[in-house]
Amino acid sequence: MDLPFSESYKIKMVENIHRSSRQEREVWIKEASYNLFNLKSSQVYIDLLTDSGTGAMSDKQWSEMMLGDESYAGASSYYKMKKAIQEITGFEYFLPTHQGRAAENVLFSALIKEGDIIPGNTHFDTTKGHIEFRRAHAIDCTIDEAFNTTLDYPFKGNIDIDKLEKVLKSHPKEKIPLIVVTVTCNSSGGQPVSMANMKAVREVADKCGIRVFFDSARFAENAYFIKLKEKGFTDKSIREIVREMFSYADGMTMSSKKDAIVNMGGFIGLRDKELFEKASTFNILFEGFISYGGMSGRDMNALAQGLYEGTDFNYLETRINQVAYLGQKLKDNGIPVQYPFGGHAIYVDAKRFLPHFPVEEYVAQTLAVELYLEGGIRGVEIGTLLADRDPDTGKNRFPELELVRLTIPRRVYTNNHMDYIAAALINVYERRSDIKRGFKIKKEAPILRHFTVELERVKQR
Ligand code: P70
Repeated sequence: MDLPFSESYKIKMVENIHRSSRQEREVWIKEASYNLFNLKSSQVYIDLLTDSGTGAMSDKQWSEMMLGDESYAGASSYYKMKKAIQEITGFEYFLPTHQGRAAENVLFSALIKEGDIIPGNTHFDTTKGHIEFRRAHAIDCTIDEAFNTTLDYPFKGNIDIDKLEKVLKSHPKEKIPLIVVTVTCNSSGGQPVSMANMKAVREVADKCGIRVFFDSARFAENAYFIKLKEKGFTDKSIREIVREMFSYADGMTMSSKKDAIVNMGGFIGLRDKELFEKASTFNILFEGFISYGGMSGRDMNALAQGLYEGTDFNYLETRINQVAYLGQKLKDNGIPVQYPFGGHAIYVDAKRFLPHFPVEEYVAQTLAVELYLEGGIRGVEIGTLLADRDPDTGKNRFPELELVRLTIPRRVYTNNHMDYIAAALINVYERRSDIKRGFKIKKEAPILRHFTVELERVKQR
């Protein structure tokens, strides 16, 4: 018999989680104004809200925590982090920040001004938020294939080079301070960008003298997909692939809470000394001195170690296989999910799950609430609530895809949990025609509303 696939680690510490009753959940979700972010974690059995900062650190990362150097300036932890970043990404300069959006804030303060245009592949919401907060515009140049959830296309995170060239041609160069390539592309389903595409973006950008930055939260997962799917990379190591990926960028912003497997942290990687110096001023202003930038020494140590572990093939194989295990179970049971499966999550296509349901009543949010009621599972809406209102018109933006993201934390749950999640979703699918009541907004914030929005049920139709 062939030996089956199994995890590349074993468990040394456990945390108890509790199942609740449906009656309890009915009360809790109402109290939370039907916003899953408002639930207490104790009210959740399996938490798939995010893979951000929710991973399990390794024994080696925990030992690194003990070695943290908490000196304000010049700590050994800073140099450890610098070395890991240089070795793995190749960027000579770096600035630590407390998380990914802080890296965006610092970098964009140095680069973006009002009226600018920032093309990219479906910018992540905090990235878009930071662009629009500066009264600049994020233009989505993702390939059309990404918006068809059933199409089997290996690199749905790719930028459409024609769309990109059109944007670059129709605006003066001074108005385009950078192109942002998100690897993997979270908003289009954790989908990878191919090496060929990164190279093509670099070539187009070079023709116009425009910078390219990678939003790199899940860069290692992207590298894993390149190794698996792209011709010419099968025999390359993940680290070799990562180095080549970053060779096509001028810099990166990083939310280390994802592929560096830490609970908090981020950084900016850069090649250009002048830009590093300009960004350093904002780093000091917003984050802290440039040798810690909002992170403690112990956290920088754990991050450095996490970068090595996060780019290890065996770890990545375990992780991506677990996500695919859940995806395959759902797909086999007829549940409409984004295909091929993404790196960090399975995205359920809510419009196809509930085809009779009006998008104006927040179809993806409705499905996310149903899944919580069914099994105490907390997913997250990636749909109209997240898409926010158009800052110019104040109208709801209805994205092409209404998704519920089932985000898998790193090294946290077992495949028994995956089976439970699949069973709960299958139950919801079986009673889908009875799901008739959506939501309307009671209260919302002017930007990034999904975190705090309050909802109420609409009347029965
Ligand atoms: C997620 C979290 C964060 C993120 C990202 C990319 C590609 C930058 C950032 C910002 C955010 C989230 C979403 C829903 C629920 C909880 C949290 N992504 N770029 O889960 O990084 O969070 O460190 O500031 O995905 O996808 P940071």
